[in-house]
Amino acid sequence: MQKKIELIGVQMDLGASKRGVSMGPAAIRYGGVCEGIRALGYDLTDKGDLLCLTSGETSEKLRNYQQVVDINQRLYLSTMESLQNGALPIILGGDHSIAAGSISAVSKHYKQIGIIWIDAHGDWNDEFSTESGNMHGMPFSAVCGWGPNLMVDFGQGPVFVDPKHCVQIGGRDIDTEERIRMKKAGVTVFPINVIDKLGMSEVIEQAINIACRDTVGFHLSFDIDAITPEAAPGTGTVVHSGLTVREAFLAVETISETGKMLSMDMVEVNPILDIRNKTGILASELILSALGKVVF
Ligand code: B3U
Ligand code: MN
Ligand code: MN
Repeated sequence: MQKKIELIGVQMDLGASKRGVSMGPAAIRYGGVCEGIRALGYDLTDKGDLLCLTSGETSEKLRNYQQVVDINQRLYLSTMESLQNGALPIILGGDHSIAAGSISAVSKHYKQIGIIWIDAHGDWNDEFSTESGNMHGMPFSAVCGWGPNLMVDFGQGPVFVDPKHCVQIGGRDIDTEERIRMKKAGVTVFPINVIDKLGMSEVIEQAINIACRDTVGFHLSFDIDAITPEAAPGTGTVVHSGLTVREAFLAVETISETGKMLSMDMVEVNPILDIRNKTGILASELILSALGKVVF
């Protein structure tokens, strides 16, 4: 039987300070993701996009929280429905705040999962440690039960992911308080300098071992700003000297070989800041490689 994939777009940009990642799902689709997934032989359903409320409550430390929580609640339900259909959900962001809804569903469904989080940032702030109030800097912490709780508690009884099954790869802009919280929680971090030393091949192997040990499998959350800005200019919070394109492909290709990827988000693609959809195309190709596209 053909393996089922369900694609969910999320037109959300209120978790970030720069607008425009709400058009990310369109940019990634124009990059060829749907045609590519079908060409790999999957049975693909594109569920279309979730739209954001036009207004909502906000606060200094949790900017636009009502709109963030609302869309995450709907994304939670949609992701859960896909999992119950026996499909592998692929979520197109949108800013990274949407990983709160997607991962909450995957964790509730499978109970014991790991997370591989590829990002220039830690996304491990809560409403007290945040310096910006931007909720895209909080989802990794939230799905592990380290707050903010309103981001992941939709009345469903959240199943939090144990940080000992969680890995951050490519970090190079992590806030002081955020770093302390990640260390306390016990997340394994492979920052960019460690990737320089060990090489991506070794890092991704270790990451997979951590995310697979005593779990059903793992969720991959891919923030395109992990990649160096020369190769991925279309994103809101660029940080110099990131992953090379080859390192990124090596990571997702190795992930694909495990057969243990349960679900995936691709986030923070901003077509307003992009050059001829270079970043949208790259995001699309990375998804295809994570799903088993091979070079030869
Ligand atoms: N850690 C900072 C910066 C940041 C996080 N995620 C992105 N930027 N994209 C924050 O705002 O929490
Ligand atoms: Mn992120
Ligand atoms: Mn980031």
